[in-house]
Amino acid sequence: MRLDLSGAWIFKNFTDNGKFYDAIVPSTNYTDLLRNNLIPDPFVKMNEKDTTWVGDKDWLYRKVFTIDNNIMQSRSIWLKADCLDAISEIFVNDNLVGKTFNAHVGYCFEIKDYLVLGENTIDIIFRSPNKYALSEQERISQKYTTKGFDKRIFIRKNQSHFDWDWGPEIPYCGITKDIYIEYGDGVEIKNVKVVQNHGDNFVNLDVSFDVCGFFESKSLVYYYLKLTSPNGEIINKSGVLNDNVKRNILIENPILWWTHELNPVEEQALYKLEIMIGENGVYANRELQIGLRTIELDRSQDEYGSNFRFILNGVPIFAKGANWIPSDSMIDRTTKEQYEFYVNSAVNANMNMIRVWGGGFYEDDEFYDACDKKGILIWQDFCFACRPYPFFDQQFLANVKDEIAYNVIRLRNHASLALWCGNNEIEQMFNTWFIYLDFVKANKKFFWEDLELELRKYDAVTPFIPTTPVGVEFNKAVSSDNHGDNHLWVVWHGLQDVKYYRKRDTRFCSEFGFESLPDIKTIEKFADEEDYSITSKVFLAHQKCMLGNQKMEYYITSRFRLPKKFEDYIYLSQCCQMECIKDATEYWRRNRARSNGALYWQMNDCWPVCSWSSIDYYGNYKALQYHAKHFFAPICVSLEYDKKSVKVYLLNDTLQSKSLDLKLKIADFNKGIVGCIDSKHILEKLSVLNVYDIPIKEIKSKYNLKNVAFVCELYDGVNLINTKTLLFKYEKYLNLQKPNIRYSAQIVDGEIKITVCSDKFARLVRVSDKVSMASFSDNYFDLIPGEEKVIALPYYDGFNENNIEVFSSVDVVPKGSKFFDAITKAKFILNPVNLAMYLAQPQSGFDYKGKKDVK
Ligand code: BMA
Repeated sequence: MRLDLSGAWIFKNFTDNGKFYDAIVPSTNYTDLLRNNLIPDPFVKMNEKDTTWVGDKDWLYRKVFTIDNNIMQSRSIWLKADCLDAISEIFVNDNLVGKTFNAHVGYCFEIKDYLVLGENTIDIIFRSPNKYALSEQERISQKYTTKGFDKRIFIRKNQSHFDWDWGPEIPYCGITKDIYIEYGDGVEIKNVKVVQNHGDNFVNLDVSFDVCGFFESKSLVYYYLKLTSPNGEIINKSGVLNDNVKRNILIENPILWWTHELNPVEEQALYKLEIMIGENGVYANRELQIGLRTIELDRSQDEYGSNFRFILNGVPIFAKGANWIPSDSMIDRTTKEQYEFYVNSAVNANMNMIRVWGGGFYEDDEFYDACDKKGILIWQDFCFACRPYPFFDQQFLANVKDEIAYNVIRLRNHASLALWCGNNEIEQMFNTWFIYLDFVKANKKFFWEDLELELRKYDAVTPFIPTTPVGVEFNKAVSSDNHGDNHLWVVWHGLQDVKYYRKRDTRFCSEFGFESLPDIKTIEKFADEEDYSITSKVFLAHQKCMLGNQKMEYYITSRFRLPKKFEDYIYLSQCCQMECIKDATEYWRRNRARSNGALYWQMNDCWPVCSWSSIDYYGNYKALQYHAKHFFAPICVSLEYDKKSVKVYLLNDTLQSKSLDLKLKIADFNKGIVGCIDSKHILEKLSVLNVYDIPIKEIKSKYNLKNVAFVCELYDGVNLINTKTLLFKYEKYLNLQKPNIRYSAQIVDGEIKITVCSDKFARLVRVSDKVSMASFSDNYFDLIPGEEKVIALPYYDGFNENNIEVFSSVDVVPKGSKFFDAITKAKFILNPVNLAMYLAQPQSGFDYKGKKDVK
């Protein structure tokens, strides 16, 4: 039984012995300060820098609560906190009951002896994360050189709280998850582990768990297992309890769990497992959802080097998805509904994998529950990123081991869990730390030896890699295209042309990205109109990547004309981002077998910012999020164009072979369709088929390449399932004319259906609604003259057709001459910092023996 301690608390600045103010737990001290108007909103304007002092103070949280007779007479009374971020001391009625040192761990303290009948007080003193990290650094530096390293590595909390190249510096503290008192007979079912043994049409579940607490007489204590299949069939198992119970459940004709592209249903098959312990009545129970599946990471040798592909239930999959960062810089604001929104957005975008990046959190249970339900695989990093950690320090190491045990036990039964990865990019950076030999040695040992041993104590089955990107062994082949995964940043950080990705036949690209501005509705929340310039102080404060806004401008000039209006930077940066990620992803999908995954950087934002995200902080979809649905589509058409030819491919990532109709159209920008070829194709399951290779000469002999687009439509029966457009030149070189785009709206079944149609070819048509923040069913599409497109938006009260706005690429008014654009671009690349960045990035994927990649 529980006594919830969340809700009303009071808190104060403990360092300066300030006044008490109201707090609403779960919360962070920043959220509570904000609610009391004690700090300006760090997400607005340049306020962030005026709030960083908060991280230098200690904070006291207090609650008075009542303990009644019923609780008092319980055999045991525990205080449980799912997260105390990060360094705290907990007092009950002035008695110290415990201390915490790790925000990635949930804590539990026995408090019966400190309670009194009636009113009780709990005090939690949170120590300043900044000061604690520095004092730890000082302690450790007495033995090892830590000079030059960021303080963040000495404290176990979300590393990006101390600022990142997309995140603000908000090193909060607080009770950020549930806190409660648990009382009763003291029997608890812990450490539940379900291991699946798959056979021919059966699965044997090994269920084990620990039971702790007090029993009258052990021999009479029973356990009951009840497994309910997705169809409602029940399997029961029961017996007398022993210590360390392990039981089998045999499931015949198992219903397997799949990713949603391999099984496109609303909810994936999950079995409900209930565990009960009883003597005279039920002592304790636990319930969990199990998805029956096998997951492997195939790293076997092959003709290109060694593989890097996930195999789900024996089926090799191409992983399509994005990287996940913490959902909010004040994490208490993220709700279950928001997690579901993101996971649904991933499903709608045809993603099958999300990587939880190691600079943030082991996410909330709700996040993984949503992924289990919807059929999304999770690549989970351990929470270490971009710096070596002081694993040589025994205190630090012990703390980390607790964190591993806690999170592996918490997450190991999720169907969605596909991979444990040691850290983000630490090994890739090793060579730059050659003077810190203690660090390098300790990190090599930890990630290549100790971590896996530790992990395997709790989870013997989930695949593991020591780091990402990973090579073949320690510091070997780390950025090779023949082995392991890659983080490719040569486009963007290295300023290469977006087509550069086609030179990289990566085995699995787990990071690559391109920045854009957030939606205008998001911008309105943090900036005033006077700030609307990418070089204004406010926009530079909401851009954390060095020279990021100028980089966006640099890439825009490659494809479009530089815009006069600030708002058009939003549109153009999002279009460039989308085109870049699409081009790379489709290239790797066409090379399925050699390449087996594309996870772009990054799906979400933790505050309103110019970043690599495809969904901005307030949930607005960027062009990339809309298009991901098309370029990640399990069955799709893909176009490759080089100087010689246009190649048309059909891709099938599903388990069914398909009979498909393909329409190739040549659309003249003014006249509409001037050429069309229809064909039928049988597309085998899990395959890539090159169906056309059309010489450019042939197209050129009939059409002016500046006046036409090559459009491919793929039909499954009468249903149009995928459309792709190929332009023969970048937009700024084409003879696109101003179209007259008409639209009308109708309300049908709670949805606003918008029909759009244009008299001329309209490129990258963006439909927006002045009021709604919801996403459209599709957006940033091309319109062929005379052809209609219908899209939908959820209905809202007060909708009016005039709220709709339609925009296309030719609506962008150029700022200056073409010469001005060229100068802007040249100035940027000639800046010494940019030149250095350009040269610092490895330009091609050598394998670790130094030989050029095998093609
Ligand atoms: C990656 C990540 C992050 C970073 C991103 C953008 O490599 O792992 O550390 O935010 O690049 O630079």
